[in-house]
Amino acid sequence: MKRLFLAIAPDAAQLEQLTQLQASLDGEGRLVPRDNLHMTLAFLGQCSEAQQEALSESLARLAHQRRLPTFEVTLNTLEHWVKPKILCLKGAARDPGLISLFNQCQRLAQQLGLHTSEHSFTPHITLMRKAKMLPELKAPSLSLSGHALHLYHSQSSEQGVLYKVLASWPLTA
Ligand code: 2AM
Repeated sequence: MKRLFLAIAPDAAQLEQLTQLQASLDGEGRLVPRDNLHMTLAFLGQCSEAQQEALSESLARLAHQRRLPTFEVTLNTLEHWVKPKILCLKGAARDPGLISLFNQCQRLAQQLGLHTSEHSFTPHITLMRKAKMLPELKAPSLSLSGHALHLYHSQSSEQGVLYKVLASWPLTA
């Protein structure tokens, strides 16, 4: 079994903006390492080999049929989410492409008996974990465009959690 999730990766310029923002955060907490920054579309939980294969086949088919859309989203609000104890940069899912992509990911997860989101979709990138408070800081505006969907394997290691991309599918304009 592998702990998997579907997510979008920021590009180099966006990563730079995110790490600059992280550098200006103070307060207790653990900054998410640069290589781990991502925007989750579906946290899938523990997946069997068969579930991973079925998911990959479905996503490959959808990508081939050009049914996985590109999207734009603006992340411009810094928030402290008390329950998961994270500090994140969030936006709103207004782009129909992003909403469609989220819904398709969630539908596939449901069909395969995997974890699905119990909340409505709030696009966000987690910047800090074990965060205790919201710093007084004006959030930058980050424009994120999605061109590929990635399947990540979340692995625990001695150096902390490691995210490895197992597969990627192109999004279509
Ligand atoms: P986050 O984006 O809010 O930090 C990999 O662990 C990703 O899946 C993280 O981005 C995390 O959310 C999300 N995730 C981890 N555990 C989760 C859970 N139990 N429920 C929903 N999402 C989870």
